[in-house]
Amino acid sequence: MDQKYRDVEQFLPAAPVCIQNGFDIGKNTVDLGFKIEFHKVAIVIKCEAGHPAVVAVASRDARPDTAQKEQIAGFTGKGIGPNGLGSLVYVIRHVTKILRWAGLWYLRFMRYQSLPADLYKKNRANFMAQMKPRSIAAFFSNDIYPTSADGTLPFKQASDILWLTGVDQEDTVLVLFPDAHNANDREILFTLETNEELAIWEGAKLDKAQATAATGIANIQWTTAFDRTFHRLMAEADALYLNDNPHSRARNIVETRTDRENAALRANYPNYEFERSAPILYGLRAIKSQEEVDQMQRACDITKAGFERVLQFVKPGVMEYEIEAEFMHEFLRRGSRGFAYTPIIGSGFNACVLHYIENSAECKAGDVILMDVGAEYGNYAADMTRCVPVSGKFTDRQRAVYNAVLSVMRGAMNLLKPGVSLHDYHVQVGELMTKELLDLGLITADEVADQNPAWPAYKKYFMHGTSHFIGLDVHDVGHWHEPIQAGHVFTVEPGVYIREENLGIRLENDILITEDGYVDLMTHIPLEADEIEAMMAG
Ligand SMILES: [Mn+2]
Repeated sequence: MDQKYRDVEQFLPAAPVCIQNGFDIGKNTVDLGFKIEFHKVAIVIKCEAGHPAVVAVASRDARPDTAQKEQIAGFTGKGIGPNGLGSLVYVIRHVTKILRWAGLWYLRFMRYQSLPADLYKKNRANFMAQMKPRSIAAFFSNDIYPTSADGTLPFKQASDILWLTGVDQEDTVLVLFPDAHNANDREILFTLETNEELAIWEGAKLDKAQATAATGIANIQWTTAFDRTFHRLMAEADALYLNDNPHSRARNIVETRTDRENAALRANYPNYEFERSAPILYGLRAIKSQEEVDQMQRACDITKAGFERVLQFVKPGVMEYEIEAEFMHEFLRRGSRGFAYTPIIGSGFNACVLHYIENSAECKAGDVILMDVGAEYGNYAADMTRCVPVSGKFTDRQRAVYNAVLSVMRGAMNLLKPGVSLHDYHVQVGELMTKELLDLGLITADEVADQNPAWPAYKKYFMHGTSHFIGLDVHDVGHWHEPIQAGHVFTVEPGVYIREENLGIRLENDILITEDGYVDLMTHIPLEADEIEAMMAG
């Protein structure tokens, strides 16, 4: 077996049991994730929550030699104790170095811990189960979008092909044909041909063996073979599933690779039946698997770290963009590639501008800063909003508005459960908000009595929705008109915006719907006004 490419499945059967001072590495390996052996040193890496952390380093010798000790110390920042004991070390920040050292270079390839091929196999099987007989589906990666001259935006994979394959690479095509006569034709992945030149300039792309290991697809071909292979398959098919982007908020003003390829396929095969992949994907992608929840939890954890850093940083006179930089610093150093969406850091009146992304003003004593910020991790999004007082203490009025929003947030979370309609939920949240705004004296009972049901009185101060699906996309796909199901993940984000008081408060957490309620993925992020003040003081 190639030393450079050992994954959990390949490696576990060969793992010898090794007990060091009560820490049974062989036994724990299954729970922990995987183990790398190098010479006589074992490193146990835990993959919980989708990110690797070294949990133990142990020598298999009773007395490790000096060279071994030095090697381990060099890569983990921790020595190993006498007697070769497996010293427990929590050295997340050294993991990348260890993986490189151990030859797991494919993990160097991507900054984040990728999800297992079995997940993608299952996702494709679920999609294919809903296809009509004798039909083919084609999915395309995003292009790398140009800016000016020879500039480009950073590559961002199209979420559907990512969800079906895990391949985070441009020039990728997936073809699914469950009824293909030849079993080898039922799933085919086309990837960008890697070569020496590409490796020198951009770094190598997945080779065929790596693509198979990452996706669970046996038949990997170079993208240049797509037209010929696809034409051969179409001879056996009656219908073709094409993908599109029917997201209600999407502005489809740029032709994507999917649009371009769809147009070509429609022109080349005008007499076939065409079907749409998106409705199937909306149903499937909205239900998160445990692996995806773990990845989203990691994004939330990174977001938490950013927020805690910011609580130490905020003081009168800091610029909104300096706060943005603090978040970014914490995100990048934790393996995120940055913000999951353009962050909003708005102090004072800016908090009332719902899509304020200038982040250019000075934060003044007495103002509250609204921060709508989330990290991405492994392409999954976190979406958090917190509001903090610039000078470290809320005024009584600010605190009253803050607590009103918090109360609506908690009430809203309790409404979200399987079977509930998102439309009814939004009506009920509106009722909760109406009560709070009456108590704050922002609206009157007369205004409520006379309100237009299409635009109730509370909308004057809370004019946006309370929840949206979240996942690979921040405003993720899902069937909005169907009842809520276990496995959905939503934001809960009520807000009150009082322009005349230069005060905007929004609070937002991400929650996973379970059989009997929800799990708050951000429950560990400071939320109560007292907590925020205490952390800013300390
Ligand atoms: Mn949101």
